[in-house]
Amino acid sequence: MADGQGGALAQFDVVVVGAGFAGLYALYRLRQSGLSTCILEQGSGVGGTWYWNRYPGARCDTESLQYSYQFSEELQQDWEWSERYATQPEIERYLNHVADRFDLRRDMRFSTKVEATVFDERSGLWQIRTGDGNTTFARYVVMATGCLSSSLTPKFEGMESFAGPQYHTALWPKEPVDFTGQNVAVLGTGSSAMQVIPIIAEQAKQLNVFQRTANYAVPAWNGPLDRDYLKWFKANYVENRKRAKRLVSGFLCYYNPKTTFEVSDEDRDREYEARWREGGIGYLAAFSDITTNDEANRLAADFIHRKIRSIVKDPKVAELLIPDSVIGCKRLCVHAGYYATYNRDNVALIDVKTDPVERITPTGVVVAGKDYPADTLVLATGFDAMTGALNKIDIRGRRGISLKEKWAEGPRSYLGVASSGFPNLFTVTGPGSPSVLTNMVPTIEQHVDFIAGCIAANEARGGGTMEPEVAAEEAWVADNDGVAHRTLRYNCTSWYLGSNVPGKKRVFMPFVAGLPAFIAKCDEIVSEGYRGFRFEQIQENARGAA
Ligand code: N01
Repeated sequence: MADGQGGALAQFDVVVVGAGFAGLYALYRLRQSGLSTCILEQGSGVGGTWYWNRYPGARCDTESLQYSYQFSEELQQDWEWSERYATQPEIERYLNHVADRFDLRRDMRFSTKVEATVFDERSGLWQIRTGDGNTTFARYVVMATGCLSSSLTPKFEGMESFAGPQYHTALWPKEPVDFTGQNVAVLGTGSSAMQVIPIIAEQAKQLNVFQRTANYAVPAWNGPLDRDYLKWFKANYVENRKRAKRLVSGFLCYYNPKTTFEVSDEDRDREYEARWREGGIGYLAAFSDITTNDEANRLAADFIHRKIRSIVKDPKVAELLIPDSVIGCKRLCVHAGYYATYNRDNVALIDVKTDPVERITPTGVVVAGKDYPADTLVLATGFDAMTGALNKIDIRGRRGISLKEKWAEGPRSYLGVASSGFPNLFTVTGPGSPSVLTNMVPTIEQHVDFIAGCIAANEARGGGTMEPEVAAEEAWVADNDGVAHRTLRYNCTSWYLGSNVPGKKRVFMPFVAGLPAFIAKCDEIVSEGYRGFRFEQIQENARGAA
């Protein structure tokens, strides 16, 4: 079939956009429902985040035994994770294994960038236009485009004049990059920067790190997985997964029910120290009030300030590395040797908060009138999170209204999975879902199962359209904003709020009340016949004509 303009046409029940964790599971799950399903993926392979973010040191900050699928007990028993925190190559291998093991590739089209997705009210079909000039029709679209998949490159004056290579951590080349003997400039000090900096430091002649905001980081203490722990975890996998689902982050760790002020100063410090030695983001679970009480937060932050001072030898550099913000407002970073890297003679930290980057020259970065020589630029400058990847696609629903326009004053969705005016279009880990505040993989499975349930319910009602009611959506957004305001989440500039992107409306995007509350809401909505969703029949069935 052709569209009259030379592009091929195809039609599926469901088109899934993206072949990361969410897309692969969506394909697997929707196939099981008997729906013809196809994945369209911009990259040349599976992986999503773990396909693009292949910078040296890229590693997950959630433990591998938990940052993995649970839909197949055989898979979780068979797959052998080698380290506590998996590297990007290991996760990419895992996702390729999943694609092969469940025979998913036959329904995937790679190197296929979705440019527009337009709803036709007459036929009730979505028309999906891709960069290869083809058009695909689908009754349902599942956007599995990820939360951190639209990279952000600030516009520094003179950037295009830079003579050497420039790499963004989220668009890293497949070929290894060798920094040996070079002057390297790294811009940014978030999670990506903290992972790449210690590795570049080992190779470069001189590494200059340009920091606008200091970030909190706790050690990973990564290493090979302990064999006894692995054995125990696998023997109890199903039970462990169930227990994790009952925790606010969906991640199994000990949530101390005590508040900061219930214990003595000595016991409090002992708890912080134990968490520091344990490593990982469980530090924020040391006391139950760290993210809600200013003074509790200050004490938890002070402990990390002391740690930074004890690791970094130059007191001036240590002070520069100490954040002045609320801990846990931005995402807590997990590092391996980041702070100690500043004790090296070939590493310098340049403050660009007081004096922002003036310009980039062909051979360096100018700050406060000083030119820092650079052969290579590394941009670890983050993402237009949660809405960026969706807004890059021209998504048009009823009456031709675009999702980007609808969301100009902040994203509006019901449960983070659907938005009114965009029938039969679902988002996995969309804004309004718990996604990034939780262990992503189990949460993705929950979101996809819910979406599969929505589609089945819509099919059972005749296969027309399904979308949220405006009132349900508005209540969802308002409730989440209310809860977020009661936490300390609004007290910084963060990608959760979109405030790292110039001009983006400052709104707390993820669902903040935790995974169990979200699951309970979803279950309640299902049990009440998909309360808050509107089902309609297609007026004129023109589907056959497409
Ligand atoms: O991005 P970020 P990221 N001038 O937004 C700076 C996940 N992740 O890629 O803070 C100067 O955190 C910016 O400065 P500021 C994880 O969820 C996970 O590091 O805006 N600097 C900041 O320092 C994480 O939270 C893992 O003042 C500029 C940096 O660039 C998320 O991805 C690993 C600037 C961006 O930091 C994003 O992390 C990696 C400018 N004009 C990522 N513009 C793990 O699993 C931006 N910056 C471990």
